[in-house]
Amino acid sequence: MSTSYSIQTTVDNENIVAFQPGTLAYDVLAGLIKYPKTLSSKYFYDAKGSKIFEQIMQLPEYYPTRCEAQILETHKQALLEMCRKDYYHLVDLGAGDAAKTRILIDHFYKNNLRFEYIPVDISPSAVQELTENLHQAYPLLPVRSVATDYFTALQWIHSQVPGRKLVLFLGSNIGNFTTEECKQFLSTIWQLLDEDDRLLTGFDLKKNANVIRNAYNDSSGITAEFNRNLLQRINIELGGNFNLDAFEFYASYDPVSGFVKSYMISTKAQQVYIEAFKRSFAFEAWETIHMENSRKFGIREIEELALACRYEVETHLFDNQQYFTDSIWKVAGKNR
Ligand code: AVI
Repeated sequence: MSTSYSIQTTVDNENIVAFQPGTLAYDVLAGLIKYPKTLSSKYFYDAKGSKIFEQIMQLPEYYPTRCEAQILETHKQALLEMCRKDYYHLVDLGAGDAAKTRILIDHFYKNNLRFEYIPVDISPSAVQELTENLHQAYPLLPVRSVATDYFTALQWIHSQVPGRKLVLFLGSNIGNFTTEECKQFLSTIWQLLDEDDRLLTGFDLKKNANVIRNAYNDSSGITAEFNRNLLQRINIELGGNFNLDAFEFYASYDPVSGFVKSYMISTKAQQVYIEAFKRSFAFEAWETIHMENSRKFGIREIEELALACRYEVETHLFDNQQYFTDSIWKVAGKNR
């Protein structure tokens, strides 16, 4: 499967540059010519960034992964019973190594559920490795892996995979979207599913603000390293000269909006040259680069979102601290 983009031109002060939208180069340039400057957290996950994220998931302060694993462990039998009602295609958006999804796969397989697993991940090596591991562990499980972005994958699944679907979007990845992107994403999934198909989304919930703040300001500085690695990636892949010691990490949590916002902040006035663009970017002292949103939700906000995107909320599954929910929605209103 291939993704095609039209070439667009961006005019900045001195140069006309042509890059493909949705590529690292295009998005970095677009983000650094803006004020305030931004970079996209979707570029955190190069090989080193993915390793650092694995370390984050083990941190004592970073609770979401453990909470969601507990939810799936606790509710795997209920999910099995739901999936017994039909032949389900289990679509796993952003599958990675499927560490959490394997809780379900293992339980479903051992209980002789007939289903197909469709992992979707932007990284071809990740889906290939996952598929091989699953074939070894579950030789009779049908697996069709898709290595592309979510939307291309969903369009392909819509046209090529008839039948009942349960789409998983785990890990509170939804929290990394802006409010607008979030609605657009959920509405697109609605359009590409059929009446009565299900979407299970992991939402990190609003809770004690200090617990949230500590999850993004871990005492060992791994989250700071995760953010700093994107500056390093720009140095390596785009020929940048970010001085990694002249930027510090800062994350804030606003308990009203529920947004954790992460920044790299320039500790002095400086110029950063990036060879790919043949230009420098000026930073004032204490100027910010917005790196990531990690939104936390209230149950009411989740239900409003479901309604706005034309889903019916079936149930919210919780961990025992009620820190996190896997919320199951049914696609509704297609036949109206
Ligand atoms: C992948 N994503 C849901 C994580 C989050 O919590 O926003 C990424 C992360 N950023 C810092 N720590 C973890």
